[in-house]
Amino acid sequence: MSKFKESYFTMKEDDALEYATFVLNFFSLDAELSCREIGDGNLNYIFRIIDLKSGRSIIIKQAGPYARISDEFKVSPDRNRIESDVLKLQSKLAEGFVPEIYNYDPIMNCCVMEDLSDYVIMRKALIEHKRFPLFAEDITTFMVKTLLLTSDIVMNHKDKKESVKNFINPELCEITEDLVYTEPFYDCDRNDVIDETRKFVQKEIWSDEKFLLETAKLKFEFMTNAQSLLHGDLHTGSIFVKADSTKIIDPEFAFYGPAGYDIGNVIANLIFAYENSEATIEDTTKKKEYKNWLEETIKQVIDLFISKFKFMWKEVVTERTANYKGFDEYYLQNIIKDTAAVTGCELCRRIIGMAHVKDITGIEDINKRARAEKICLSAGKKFIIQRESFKTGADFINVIKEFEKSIN
Ligand code: SR1
Ligand code: MG
Repeated sequence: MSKFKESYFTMKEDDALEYATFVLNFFSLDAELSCREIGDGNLNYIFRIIDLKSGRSIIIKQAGPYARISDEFKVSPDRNRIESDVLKLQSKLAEGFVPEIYNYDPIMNCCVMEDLSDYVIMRKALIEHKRFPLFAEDITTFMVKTLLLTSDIVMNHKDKKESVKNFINPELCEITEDLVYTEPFYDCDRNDVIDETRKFVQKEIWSDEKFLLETAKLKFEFMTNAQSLLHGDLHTGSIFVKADSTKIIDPEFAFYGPAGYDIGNVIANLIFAYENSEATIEDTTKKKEYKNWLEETIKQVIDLFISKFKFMWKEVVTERTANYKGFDEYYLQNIIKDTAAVTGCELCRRIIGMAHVKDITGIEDINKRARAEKICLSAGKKFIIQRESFKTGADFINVIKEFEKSIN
């Protein structure tokens, strides 16, 4: 019997090549296969297999028993089932925005999917100060469809509860509960704060009891509000882009949670790119132009989300009580409030906690990096404390501009 049918083991490049040759029916018999492990994320192993003769290629993504970033995180490889199921569902709900899944293997805890090598990871492209004019349109279409169509507004409530059950994801949720909602808000050993920012964090974040209370409320919102099937980790490292297309990958953190979690992650990570360009683009005209594009994009992500959500609501709502006058506004305003709060949490955790982002760590001038970090933290705090006051895209960008003016 093939070793791949017996029991799970983590694959090396040679194993993945053998797997592609003998287990999958994707390549022709005379294919000349080559394999490279290309993963640079925090959790999984990603193998790209290419037939050098035909140029056809696939990705095999395998979940290991520990996170790559640290073996302190023991995470069930079953997350690969969740990821495969979510990608299949999302491709139905929001066609064209996720890679195609060709196969899921519950023994090897791996899935085989479309190779998107003609795309680039958005975080990397933003750090190179590239623009993607379609991004706001695409990401808002994806989020409105996946978040609204998986909610009680649309789904039969028993089917929705079945879906909540299928996508229960305790271990990955625990990572988020710890890394996003707990550790950044006290002097935890696992945090990783540079000396130049530490005093600021001590005073503005760890010592502000009123603020800490708000973060506790948000943690409980994340743990208990089973509103929509989230992507669960929608930062710019989970998004592939090219000029005319956007693909969303890596939904292994998916579960039923507050819809604003996904939108807030997108906004915060665009803000990291904004602060990267503020700190690293020397030429003032180029800096202004690039920042203008990012500002517009941030505004549009919020404003287009709102308008598309309102439009789609009317088309798809099935829940009787959701038709009462004013309920749609109430529901949407709650999502925008959660979006602001999550924007704030993501801004704080990527500066203080263990999982940083290259947009900020890649700023070589340490004083400029510390300034970028203080802007993100101050804005993060305001997004959290004043979350009720955010209504439009302009409200989001104004916070960043305010702290760029006052922090030098
Ligand atoms: C242990 S995993 C660290 C982070 O990487 C993932 O992409 C999530 O954002 C998680 O918080
Ligand atoms: Mg990921």
